[in-house]
Amino acid sequence: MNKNFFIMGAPNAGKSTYLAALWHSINQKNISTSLTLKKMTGDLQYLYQLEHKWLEIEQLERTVIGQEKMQLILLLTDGECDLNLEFPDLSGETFQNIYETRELTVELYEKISKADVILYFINIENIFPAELISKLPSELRTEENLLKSRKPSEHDPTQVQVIDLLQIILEIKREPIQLGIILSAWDLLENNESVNPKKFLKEKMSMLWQFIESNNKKIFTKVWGVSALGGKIEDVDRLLSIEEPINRIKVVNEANMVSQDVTSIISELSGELYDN
Ligand SMILES: Nc1nc2c(ncn2[C@@H]2O[C@H](COP(=O)(O)OP(=O)(O)OP(=O)(O)O)[C@@H](O)[C@H]2O)c(=O)[nH]1
Ligand SMILES: [Mg+2]
Repeated sequence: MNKNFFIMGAPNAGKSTYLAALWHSINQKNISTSLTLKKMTGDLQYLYQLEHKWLEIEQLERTVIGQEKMQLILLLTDGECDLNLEFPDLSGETFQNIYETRELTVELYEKISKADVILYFINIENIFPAELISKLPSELRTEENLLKSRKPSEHDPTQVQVIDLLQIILEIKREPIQLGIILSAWDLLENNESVNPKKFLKEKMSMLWQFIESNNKKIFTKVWGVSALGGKIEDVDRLLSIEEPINRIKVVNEANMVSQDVTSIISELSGELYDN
């Protein structure tokens, strides 16, 4: 089975960290995961370097435009069926640019056209709501000031940007798509195992939730809360003391089942019997 994933998310959304955790998970044998690696095509050194930093709890470098990894292809297996997975690691700025300029490269257009699954990363620490103009100090409220200082990708509410980019995807695809929303840095939430990721989305990003619900014939969505790193970088000592690195990972699904298996998200989204 071939599945092309298209990975989206703003800067710092947790895309590369997830990829690092995924690469480690599919290469290790100590803890069983839904999928394991058979073969990889692309920049192997890049993945090992991500994994190394993930293992050592070091800050990953920003993925910058010009050094994006468009061609990462993983051949995974669940023991019976193989899954050929395309998983590009793009820069969050690429998506900010699409949002701001309304332009898309041919390469990205083609990637989206052939994508089977959209994996959208949202860092729960970076969900910014709308600010009411009436809440701004009155001296800043001149028309000139409001227009001059506006940078859409910084000032527009997070959910508005996500909805807009999903609308662009729908425009290109024109057929139903599977969407996985990954709420990253889930460890930052108190009692995170008992928080329901879909309910969290409904409460914190109600407009996005509404958009997904009202388009549920076109977008089949599942939501996960994921801690791919296991905690903050500053928690390095505690994280390094966990003997098996994969046990730092936490994946919470819509049924509040908790695992450390980041591959389960991929196998669930790739499943042919995708029920919604
Ligand atoms: N607390 C916590 N922080 C995380 C987790 N995963 C990622 N982060 C933090 O989120 C930040 C961004 O992570 P990246 O994976 O580099 O984000 P990205 O989406 O690849 O960002 P760009 O490459 O800039 O587009 C980093 O500072 C991480 O430390 C997590 O599971 N928990
Ligand atoms: Mg990155």
